[in-house]
Amino acid sequence: ETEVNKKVRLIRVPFWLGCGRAGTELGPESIMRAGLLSQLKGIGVEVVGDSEVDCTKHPAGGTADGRIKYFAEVREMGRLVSEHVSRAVESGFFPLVLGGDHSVAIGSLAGLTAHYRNLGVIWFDAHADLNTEETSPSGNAHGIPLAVALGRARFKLTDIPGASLIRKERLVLVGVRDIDPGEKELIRSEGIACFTMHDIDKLGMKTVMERAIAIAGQGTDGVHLSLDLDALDPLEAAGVGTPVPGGVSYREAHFAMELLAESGLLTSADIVEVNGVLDYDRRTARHAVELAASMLGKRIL
Ligand code: B3U
Ligand code: MN
Ligand code: MN
Repeated sequence: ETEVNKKVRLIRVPFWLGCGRAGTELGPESIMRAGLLSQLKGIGVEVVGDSEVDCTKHPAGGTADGRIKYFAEVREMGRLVSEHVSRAVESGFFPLVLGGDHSVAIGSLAGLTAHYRNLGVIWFDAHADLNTEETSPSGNAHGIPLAVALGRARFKLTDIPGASLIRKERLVLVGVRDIDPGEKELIRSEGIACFTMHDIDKLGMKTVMERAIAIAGQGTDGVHLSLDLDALDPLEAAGVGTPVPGGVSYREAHFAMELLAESGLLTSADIVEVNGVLDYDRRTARHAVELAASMLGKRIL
């Protein structure tokens, strides 16, 4: 039986400029406070080093270059996160990136593709995050990371030193229920694997994750999970900036993480979009901790 790498490096990214609404900069701290370290210790995961990315928290002014808000800050954050992730992989650790809004995944993917020649990516999210500078309805960078990573946006992953693009054949979306017109077109024209809530209802989480793992794991040298907490139903995880009703239940999400751990294929992960201001009962942060433990091998028995 294969096992996940139990040596984890935490990379905290207190960043909110990609979602246009403050609160996700508190994500890393609220996940830590919800007991991440003791949970991981309890399952034999060794946290080797914990670093905070020095990204912009308080922008000097709005950057008005182009359609994406705070683009310069996002690009700089991406470069810094990439360096942290790259160093973690070099040292043989499992990078666990704590966001921050989902634009931090631009940095994760950049750092990972510098090492993994053929990376599989599982994107657990209510949204497709496949907008480009042109198709984004909001101008928020957390809606563009996958278009950046696939090389379909003007800003490309390869604009970050060392990075290469991810391959659409090894990318899979799970939990999606809110797709913009431009994203829909890209998913169709590129043939990107996308398991919507409809598919989860129809097939069940077990089959969906088996298929997702098969797609992301086929011939790849690493598998990255990007876990956006808004994939979960807002009834159970209200502490996110863009809640969408009709999501994955806590139990389904948990099961998905257990199946990923069982596959033994996971080599890195992001946990993003926990908004410390909106997470009034701290339940979203607590769920994030539980899901982290499950993906890293926590078992009930
Ligand atoms: N697709 C929309 C909304 C959105 C994307 N990601 C989140 N919300 N969290 C957009 O703005 O691109
Ligand atoms: Mn997202
Ligand atoms: Mn989302």
